[in-house]
Amino acid sequence: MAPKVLVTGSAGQIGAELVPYLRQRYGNDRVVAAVHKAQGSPLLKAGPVEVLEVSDSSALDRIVKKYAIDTIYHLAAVLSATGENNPQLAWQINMDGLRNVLEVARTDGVPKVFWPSSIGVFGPDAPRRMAPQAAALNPTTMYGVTKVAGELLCSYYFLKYGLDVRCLRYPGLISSEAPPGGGTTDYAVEIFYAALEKGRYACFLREDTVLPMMYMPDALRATVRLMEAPRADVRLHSGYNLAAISFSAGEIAAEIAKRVPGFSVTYSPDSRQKIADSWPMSIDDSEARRDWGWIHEYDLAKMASDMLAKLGRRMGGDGKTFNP
Ligand code: AKB
Repeated sequence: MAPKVLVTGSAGQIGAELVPYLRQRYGNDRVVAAVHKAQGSPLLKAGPVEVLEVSDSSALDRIVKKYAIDTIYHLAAVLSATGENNPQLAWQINMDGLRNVLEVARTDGVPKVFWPSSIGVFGPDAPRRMAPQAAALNPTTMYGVTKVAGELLCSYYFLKYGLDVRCLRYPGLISSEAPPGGGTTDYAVEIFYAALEKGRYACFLREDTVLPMMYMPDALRATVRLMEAPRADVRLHSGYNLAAISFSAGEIAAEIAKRVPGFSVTYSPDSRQKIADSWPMSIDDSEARRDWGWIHEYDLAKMASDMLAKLGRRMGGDGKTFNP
């Protein structure tokens, strides 16, 4: 029997793609999209939609009972750059929301929860290259603090209550369908829109800044693969390192320029550079690959071709103006 799923933060960067992906897999009526206020894309209307503040645990409890939910993907969160501008908000949304979800799952008997952690758990003392699963977690951003605390809370609910919480430390995610909002890795999405709309981009990170990244189709496959893995294969209930590609801002710019003739980029680092500099350039996800068979599909070239073709079509071109 397919799971009965609730996704919080459904209108966000991951949710906007995960909801249709899960609905295709499990059936439209089996995936409830929870959105903050009355936002949300028309795509979400293919199945049930609920307005939810993650800080409102009685509303959450009502939705879980109304739909007999047995799996929650709790995606609603504030990202790193917004979190540095408003640390109190980041703590409130990220921590209160997670605690409410875990508590409602425990008290309502929801057996399974997914929660997104991030490469933001690492700080400047973690190895810069291939940061291992068990690296020291000493982030210097409030976002990272909430991700480390969240991982510990998830692990606590697993150990204390047997709640099957599963988490991934996502790298920066690049999506052709939904814009990111308030992250440090957002440049890697903005750059594609700028290339197609204006032929130039002013990047807020230095040209040599290398960060771990992933194309959204890979992230969706990883998420569902982890959630569908037999319980015995999932050894970690805090956060699995997850990786696909690492590239510098200059490298992605060059990859786009191969396909969009004349594309140019200038670099004016702002406060987000400090966040990027505190994160590793690549991470070692061998435990995810070993435990539940994670394999990524998209490298930089394949991702860039696919992004440009999809965005090009949406912006009115035929997607063939660019040379994949
Ligand atoms: C961010 O930049 O804040 C996020 C992340 C890496 O978790 N994309």
